[in-house]
Amino acid sequence: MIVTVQQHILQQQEDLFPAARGSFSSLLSGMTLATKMIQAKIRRAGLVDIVGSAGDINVQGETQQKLDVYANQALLHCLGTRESVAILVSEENEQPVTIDRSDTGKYVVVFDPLDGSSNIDVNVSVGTIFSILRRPDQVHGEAAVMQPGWKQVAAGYVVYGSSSIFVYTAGQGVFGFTLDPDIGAFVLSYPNLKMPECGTYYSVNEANADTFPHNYRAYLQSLRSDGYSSRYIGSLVADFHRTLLKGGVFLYPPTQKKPEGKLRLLYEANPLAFLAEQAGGLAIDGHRRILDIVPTAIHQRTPLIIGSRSEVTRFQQLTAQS
Ligand code: P6P
Repeated sequence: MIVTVQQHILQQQEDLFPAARGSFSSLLSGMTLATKMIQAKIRRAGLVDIVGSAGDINVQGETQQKLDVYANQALLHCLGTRESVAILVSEENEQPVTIDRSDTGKYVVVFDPLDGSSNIDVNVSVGTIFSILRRPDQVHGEAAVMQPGWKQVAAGYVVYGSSSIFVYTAGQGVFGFTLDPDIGAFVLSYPNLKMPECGTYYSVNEANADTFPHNYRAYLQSLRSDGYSSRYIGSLVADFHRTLLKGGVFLYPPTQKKPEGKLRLLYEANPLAFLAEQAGGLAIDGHRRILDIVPTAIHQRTPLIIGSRSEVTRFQQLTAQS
């Protein structure tokens, strides 16, 4: 018989108290509902007036695509109605959205509603990324968000590609669910995802290579010398999903334009790092474990090297020698 995300949570979370299982499963129901709504719009992109820029500029200074706006609103609505949610943080909102539930709200949900959205117009896979933290007792607002990644209780993404796949971890392994359009449910399709110990691909935007720090350039040269192939989609969720399934390494190094890296710690690097480690891989910022970084700002950026144990360890060894 099929296993949906909600059923999986109830089956897998033995170590959660029954009450937590219910509220947690309800929270993930909000996530799966919102991502099904987003998928339905993406699937019709080009057929309705939903593709192209909404004309506004978001807090990141990026032109908001209409689907960005829709995806953000869908997530804020579907998660905001869940009793267990206290605070929502979105890439599209400068400030956290605090739901006035100071007593019942147990969780903080941080998300990138539609990562890679600039690729929508050319039909390249895009994704939604999320991270779930427990709100510490007596802590409210932004202070409740500033937690290191190792405190995440769950994390995941949906990659909207040839099929839509919901991938999540709650600290007991990584599981993938494929959306079955006939029944409108995400159905378990990857019962226990493990990242290959090593791969054959590296994934980086080579256009920035001249401004990468020396150790990154030496590392990439060593991979090329060992016959690795380059794969770069330019959509983080798609590039990570391939790395999770096939192994290898994805990097977004510091560059001249973005010396702290481009990707965001809270709603890109942290959730993917949690998934990578749960699948047997590693994720670092070039010096330390991504999950150990204590955030100082909601939208802070970080360099990211994430992938199979073999390739990330090789980076650490080469950097130690340089
Ligand atoms: P670049 C998409 O805009 C995004 O945020 C990620 O999805 C992707 O990995 C990265 O930026 C691509 O950035 O500088 O290589 O175009």
